[in-house]
Amino acid sequence: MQNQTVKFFSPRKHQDLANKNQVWSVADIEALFQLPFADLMFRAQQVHREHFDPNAVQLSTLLSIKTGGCSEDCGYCPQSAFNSAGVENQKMLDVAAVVQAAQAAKDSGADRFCMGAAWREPSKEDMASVVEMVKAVRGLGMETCATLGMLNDENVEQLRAAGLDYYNHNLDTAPEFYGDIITTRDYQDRLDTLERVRRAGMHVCSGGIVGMGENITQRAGLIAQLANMQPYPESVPINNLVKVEGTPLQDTAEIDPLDFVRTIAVARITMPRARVRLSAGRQQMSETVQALCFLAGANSMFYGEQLLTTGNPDVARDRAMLDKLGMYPFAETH
Ligand code: SAM
Ligand code: DTB
Ligand code: SF4
Repeated sequence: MQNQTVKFFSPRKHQDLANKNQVWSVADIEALFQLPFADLMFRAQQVHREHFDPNAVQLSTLLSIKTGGCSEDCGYCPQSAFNSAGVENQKMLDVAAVVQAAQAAKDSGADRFCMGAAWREPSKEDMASVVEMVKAVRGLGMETCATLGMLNDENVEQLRAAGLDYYNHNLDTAPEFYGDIITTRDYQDRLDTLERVRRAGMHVCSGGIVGMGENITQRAGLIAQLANMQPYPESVPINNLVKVEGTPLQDTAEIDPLDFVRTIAVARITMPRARVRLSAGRQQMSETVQALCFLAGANSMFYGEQLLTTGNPDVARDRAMLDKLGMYPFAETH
């Protein structure tokens, strides 16, 4: 592992994320997707190196704090009560168990801890526990992130007061494809939650899933939604669909890995200062494709053996991969 002191752009200081005077049309973004691969990668590299140390990667560890039995019908999700993925339902973890998992994540090198719950939205009682979890994890000196579903004004205020650094809420896909995947809440609900989070002054983490059967225009449509937010999200997770048996999307055709790499590159070009996270789907991805994603501008990944209910590469394997690529955790550069 290299040990360098590099002072690059810190995501904590992202005050300047607006794409000033730049509105990305879906057609502009589709044109990026259609560039020759080498040209697209070159542009992405230029943008990436302008704003970040290209060899540093931010590491987020996930923990499912409440698992399964969710009332939403998201077609990709093993935790939906509408699906039969065989996920064992689990009530909310207690604060001590969450702190223990966060400490373990910190000890293995993660700098951000993301707590996820299988809820449409949190209840008042849920919020009381989540607030305690956020405070305790922050107390360990880690950045905190939570993904709890839709939030109202009271929820965002409680999370802000607890010191939550990031709120994750994905747009998942383009508005015109969304209804094919989820029917129990609409796109505007998601935009409203993101707007509340932004107004409360927390950092926004929002991205989507590729490989759900969307076409290139729809893939471009997701990126346009994200990139045109004023400001765009500080953190943009790009998930490759994990096809879980028992979900409606279990037999979806595999996306060409190079199209996944292109999606990362387009996210980098359109959201120059965002942390673009290579998210779900790494366990099914070769190291070669992951290396191309880093080259395309990904500078964050989920780290630790488990995502929420599905697997992720083990820590030793990820450390070996980073070493092989001459990359190092962002936290070790600060
Ligand atoms: N229940 C909350 C919500 O949906 O807002 C938070 C947790 S939910 C599991 C967080 C995100 O995980 C989803 O928005 C989706 O983008 C991602 N996700 C869920 N299942 C996935 C899968 N099979 N493959 C890739 N990403 C997935
Ligand atoms: C995100 O964009 N991906 C993460 C996190 N944010 C919450 C979740 C991925 C879940 C993959 C399926 C599972 O493990 O249940
Ligand atoms: Fe529930 Fe979130 Fe899964 Fe949708 S993605 S079913 S809201 S846990």
